[in-house]
Amino acid sequence: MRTKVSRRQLLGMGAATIAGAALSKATAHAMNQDASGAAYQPSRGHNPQREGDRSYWEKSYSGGPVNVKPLAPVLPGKAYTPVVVPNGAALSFRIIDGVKVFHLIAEEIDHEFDAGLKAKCWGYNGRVNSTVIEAVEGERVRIYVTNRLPVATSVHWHGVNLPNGMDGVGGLTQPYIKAGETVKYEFTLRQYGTQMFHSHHDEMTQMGMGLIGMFVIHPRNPRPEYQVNRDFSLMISEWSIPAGTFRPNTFEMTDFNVLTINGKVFPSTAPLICKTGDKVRIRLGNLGATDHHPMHIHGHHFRVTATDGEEIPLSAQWPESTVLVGVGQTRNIEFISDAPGDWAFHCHMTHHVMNQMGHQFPNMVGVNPEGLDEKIRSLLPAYMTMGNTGMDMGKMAEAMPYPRNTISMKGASGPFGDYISMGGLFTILKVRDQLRSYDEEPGWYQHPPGTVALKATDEELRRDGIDRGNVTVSAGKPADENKANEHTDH
Ligand SMILES: [Cu+2]
Repeated sequence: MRTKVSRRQLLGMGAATIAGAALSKATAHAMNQDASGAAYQPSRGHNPQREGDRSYWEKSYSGGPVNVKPLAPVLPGKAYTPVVVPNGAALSFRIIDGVKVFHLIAEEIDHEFDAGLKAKCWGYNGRVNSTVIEAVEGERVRIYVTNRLPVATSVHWHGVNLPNGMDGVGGLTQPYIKAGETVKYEFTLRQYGTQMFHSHHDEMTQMGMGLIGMFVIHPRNPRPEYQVNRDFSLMISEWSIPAGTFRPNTFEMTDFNVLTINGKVFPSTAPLICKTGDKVRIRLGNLGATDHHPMHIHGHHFRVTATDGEEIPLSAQWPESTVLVGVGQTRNIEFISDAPGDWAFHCHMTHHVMNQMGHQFPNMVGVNPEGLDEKIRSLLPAYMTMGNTGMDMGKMAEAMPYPRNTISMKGASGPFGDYISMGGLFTILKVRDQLRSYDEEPGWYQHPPGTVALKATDEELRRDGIDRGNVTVSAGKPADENKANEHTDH
């Protein structure tokens, strides 16, 4: 019996037809998964619009069928160039019957962020934030996780395509790994890119205590552009360790005072050492609690080449000098280090390049504290007004009395005797024309004559008609501390 079909019914039919199409596709996908496993087909090393009958975007869903036959495991230095992990290392493995076998150990670690600041943290295999799992597309990996913590944990392979039961969400996809237990994860890597791993049980506590790491998967058939001279892996995180305490406060939501790269603050962050003309990749991951970090490079521009492990086609890559790495994200950036020098590479949030400090200071900038210190010292013998000219305290900060286990605002002595007033999320890209070895710290950059910003000479000022006039210095700093044209704080 034919009846008139209402617009609503028509729409409903349309939806049903679409659902039917989707269903048959899903069925095909399921059958595909059930089929006796064909060999895993590695990506062809380019960004196709379509692969067979699968569109470009479909390949981004889950990596496709799960039960593919893995490809043979390959060794670092032969089939791929391992990543460089400043202040850290890649996890060792054994190959057993064609499977790469890793043993990850979650444990408590007496961790040193920098000389003078230690805390009892949690980490993997003796390192905090800086144990990297590295493998190759198509390999089968078996990762045993031993829990030496006093509490249950689990490990989530963040961004990795895998069977649901291997996803590591405690309580949801598996039972917890209880204290003392060893659990086995096993899956075939059906993708490549920069991924991460972290505890997925009591996340606030366990990730805040340090149970995070990078998971780098190299392509099986790398395009020529994949090859770089330097391939760095940097994990960013943030901590709250109030002065004088020895355990991270994982309840903190906003006021983090220790900002780290691979678990270290500057000046303990190992520099990124490159030769002039090197092709450089930096893989950035952020598994801190709250903050997104705009990571900024000096003297160069880079392209953002991958987001969360997926490559961006060349035509869509953004040239930038600052890339925002949000919580839970990874970004690959690539550039040619063609400018010799010591270049800052740091988070551009100014509070994130400070080392541990109290945040309860009143704003004293511009206040003249004359006589105040004397008056207060009669009550508090070591009292010193802080911050009336900013926080540029340099060496003085090291000499001041502080609670134990704190590194306060110190940065590091630089090549000119002056202080580098930054700490935290800060490292140095060291580019040199000549390098004996990437493993050798090349010292400070030796600037060619005439290429450093120095105090202008009277002759130069005369020549260019610069009249310094009667320089007066604004209140706050005793006049004898200021020699007019050295006022370079800002
Ligand atoms: Cu930041």
